[in-house]
Amino acid sequence: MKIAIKEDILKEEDRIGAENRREFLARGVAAFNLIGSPGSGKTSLIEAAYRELGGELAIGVIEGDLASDKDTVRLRNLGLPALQINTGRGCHLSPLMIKKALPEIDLAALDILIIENVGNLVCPVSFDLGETAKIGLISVAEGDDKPTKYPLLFREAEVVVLNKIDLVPHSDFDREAFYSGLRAINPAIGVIEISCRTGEGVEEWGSWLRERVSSPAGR
Ligand SMILES: Nc1nc2c(ncn2[C@@H]2O[C@H](COP(=O)(O)OP(=O)(O)O)[C@@H](O)[C@H]2O)c(=O)[nH]1
Ligand SMILES: [Mg+2]
Repeated sequence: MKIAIKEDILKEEDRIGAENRREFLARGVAAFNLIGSPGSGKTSLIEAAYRELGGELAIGVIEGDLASDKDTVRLRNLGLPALQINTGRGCHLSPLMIKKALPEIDLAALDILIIENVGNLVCPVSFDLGETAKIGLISVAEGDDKPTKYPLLFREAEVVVLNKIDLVPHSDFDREAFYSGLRAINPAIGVIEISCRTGEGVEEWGSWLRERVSSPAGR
């Protein structure tokens, strides 16, 4: 009985995710589900996207955190329209949360909607919010073994962003180990190496987004 109810809920979530996707397509918005650990640099990556593309593309943000509006305030101060969702005890954003937030956002005015999911490499992967693509973010400080230990995200993401490469000389992060672990899970996945701190790789991050926006229906 318990299992049947869980399946029904998941089916309902999938249905709402599909509804969100139709809404994004109808409004011509490319939606990105940004998934990474707490502190990996999700908000920094959004800031970098805005600095790189803000002049040519209209970017909006949904922020998912258990509590507080810290990131929303941070992004709004930069000039980005951002909306906060607090999940309380929830370890991920759900399609229903996004659906409820959409009327608050002027989608027609946007080219890109970046959804910063709750910091977590596990639960957010299981929910299709209706995004155009999932972006997997990992930072050098977390270690080179994360693709091997948390394969789900690296299987589902369309691209992996490796942030904080400025820290490579100060850590035991082994690029070869990282790439061989990642390739074992997803041989074809693209990787963008970046430092939101120094600006290295930000141009490539902007180019990826620009290209992805021009083909929103998928690859
Ligand atoms: N050294 C270094 N620190 C970074 C970089 N990107 C972000 N940070 C720092 O990492 C911390 C967490 O960043 P934040 O964007 O808030 O991560 P989030 O929790 O994933 O949204 C902050 O102190 C950032 O300044 C980077 O490329 N290099
Ligand atoms: Mg954040």
